[in-house]
Amino acid sequence: MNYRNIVSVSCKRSFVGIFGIAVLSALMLAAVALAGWDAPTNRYNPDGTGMVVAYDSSTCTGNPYIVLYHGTTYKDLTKWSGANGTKFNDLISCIIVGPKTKFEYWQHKDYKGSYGSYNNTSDQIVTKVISGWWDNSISSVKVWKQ
Ligand SMILES: [Ca+2]
Repeated sequence: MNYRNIVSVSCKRSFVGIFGIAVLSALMLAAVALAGWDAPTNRYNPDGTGMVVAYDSSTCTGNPYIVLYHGTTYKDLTKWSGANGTKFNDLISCIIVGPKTKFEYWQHKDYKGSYGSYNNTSDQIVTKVISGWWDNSISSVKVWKQ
């Protein structure tokens, strides 16, 4: 391999590297842009930073909703309000779980009473209806980024 070929290979590698970084940056921006209120679907979508959005409605739409974050203590939902000021104790009927995010929930405040969990191991956001006995019964929760 002569000098000219070495330079050519080196340039191609650099181009692939820069192109790869550009594609990754675009994908990351798309993921960030995904989080937030989406008017056409009437819902707030979580991102991949360890986020769950809980709704009063069983269709995961409209107000009231509350955005729950990894690292925040929600041991008593009587003290937490949704986007329109409504307290969220015994209200949750549907959750949208961010990618690679785990949601744990308890019947009573201070992580007491019956316990349940949902672990979203996928790279997509997942909508899950809280049905049956658990509907309007959750009083404390935890959110974990996996
Ligand atoms: Ca409800």
